[in-house]
Amino acid sequence: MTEALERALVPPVSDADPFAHDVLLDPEPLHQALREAGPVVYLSRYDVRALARYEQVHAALVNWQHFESGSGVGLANFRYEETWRPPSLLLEADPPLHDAPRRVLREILAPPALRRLRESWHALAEELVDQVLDGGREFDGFTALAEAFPLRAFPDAVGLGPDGRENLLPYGNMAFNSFGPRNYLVAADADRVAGLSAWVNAQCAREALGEDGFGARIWAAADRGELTYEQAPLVVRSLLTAGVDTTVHGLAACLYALATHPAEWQRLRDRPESVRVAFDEAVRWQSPVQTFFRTATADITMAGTVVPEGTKILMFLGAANRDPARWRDPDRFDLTRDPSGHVGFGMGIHQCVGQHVARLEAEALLTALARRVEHLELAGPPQRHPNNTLRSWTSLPLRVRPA
Ligand code: HEM
Ligand code: OVM
Repeated sequence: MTEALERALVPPVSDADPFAHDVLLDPEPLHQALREAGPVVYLSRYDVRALARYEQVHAALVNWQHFESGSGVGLANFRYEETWRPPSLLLEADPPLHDAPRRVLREILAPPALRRLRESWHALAEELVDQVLDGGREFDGFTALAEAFPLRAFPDAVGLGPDGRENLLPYGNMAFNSFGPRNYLVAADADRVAGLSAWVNAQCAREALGEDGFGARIWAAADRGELTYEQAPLVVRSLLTAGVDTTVHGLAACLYALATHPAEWQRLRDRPESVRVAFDEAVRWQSPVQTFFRTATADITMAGTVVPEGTKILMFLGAANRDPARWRDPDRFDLTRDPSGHVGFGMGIHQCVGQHVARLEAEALLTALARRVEHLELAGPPQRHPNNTLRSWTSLPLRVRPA
């Protein structure tokens, strides 16, 4: 091979660790460095290729034929490595196996199916916001709102029983850590895997689920032959894995964005119909789900470099969502921009099937808050919580002036 050809086929190399503690707490400097290093960057520590530009992340997300999910969407390659749980029938599956579970969940979580929840979630949000504001003008927006609201709304909508719900967030935290390397975050939860998994798996049984929730509707789809009875509990498990921590940290991202951008809070109060744009802009700006991997199904040429068959690529959703080649003034949280096209919910056949649930939760909570709060600001430094995949929080001190 000529030297020039070889250079063209070999991407720039970085020894950065995207899963190091400091990077997880503040990922933007690495994102910028990777975007600038090239369209594809080889991460020598993990033997994977990283994509941090919007163009390549988008291209990989929509090319499920050449970038598969069935070998796992974390660092672990399911072709060679044992999995910590049976793979997800949605997230970790490719067509045709992906099709039926996807069709069933899409119906159950589509906007028409959620309409019956809208009124009760708005009422729940008003009640919660009243309760929090009655307690004073300063509170932890993370625990009191971002955690409390989804935990009141979502498990009931699934049809979960009352016991053990405190396991939901730790299970999700563990699952999202499991997409990364086996670092200190995975080690910290090692002794909880068995207990948390046993509880979650037990909740997926038909008998454990109420008769009128997402869970029951998944089992009803099995009765109609749209899923097998073996598949039904695993599809319920997807809701319990992906449906709680994501919205908690997505709502926290919203509150953080609005508390630090008073003019945008004012705009939201003046135009309550912009709550959904506010949520999507917050998802773009913070990217609560930061990364996912794929595995090449052939030697794929990307931007002049080869991704060898069977190797992993790491897609930086958060970096793509702030790529200056795609977004004007990308680091600005801006309610006047059109955030559509962001990859915070992914793109293509795996694009978040629960995004309408997430938007409805955000709409309910932000609407209730905007009605009662004239001014919103940080009352102290927010505390981030390191997770291998989620941009997450432990505390968001807020101070409000009631309307
Ligand atoms: C898929 C993000 C909320 C269930 C995804 C993907 C992303 C994502 C990026 C794509 C994965 C991939 O391409 O490999 C988010 C964010 C949320 C959120 C940022 C909140 C702000 C939810 C909720 C649910 C949910 C509330 C359930 C009700 C799922 C499922 C998949 C998924 C089951 C897999 C879909 C498939 O592979 O076909 N999500 N999600 N998510 N999400 Fe969400
Ligand atoms: C799943 C799933 C889907 C999306 C995200 C996720 C833990 C899991 O189907 O289990 O993260």
